Amino acid sequence: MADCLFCRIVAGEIPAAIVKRSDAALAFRDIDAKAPVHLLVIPTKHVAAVRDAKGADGERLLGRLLAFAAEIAAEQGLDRDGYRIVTNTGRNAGQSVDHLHLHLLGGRKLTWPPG
Ligand code: DGP
Repeated sequence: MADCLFCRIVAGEIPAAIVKRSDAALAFRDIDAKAPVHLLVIPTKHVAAVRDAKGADGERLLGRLLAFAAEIAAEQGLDRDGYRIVTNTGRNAGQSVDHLHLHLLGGRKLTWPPG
């Protein structure tokens, strides 16, 4: 999508600290990191939010994104102490970029519940 910030990062039009990419997903550092490791894992194809990942293709995509995030967490050395994967959906959750993204947070003790 031409006016989507994360699509522009996928296309290389906006710079980002890219950590890993696959054919279906891209992981890069969040510009406003809330933890020592704070990455965003996004599909390379535009999907607005988790609620829009529907049907067999949506299920496959969500599975691949989650597996990709877990793989990166291991590579970032987060397996031993743990980490959090979260996706904000819609206004009440504070979603600010309408391109599906998993936040991968780790490297410190995370509090629960989130605000
Ligand atoms: P959310 O609030 O769940 O929609 O998360 C969006 C995240 O995207 C937020 O933590 C900040 C991050 N972000 C916004 N703009 C940029 C950008 O231009 N580059 C990078 N790397 N991250 C961004």
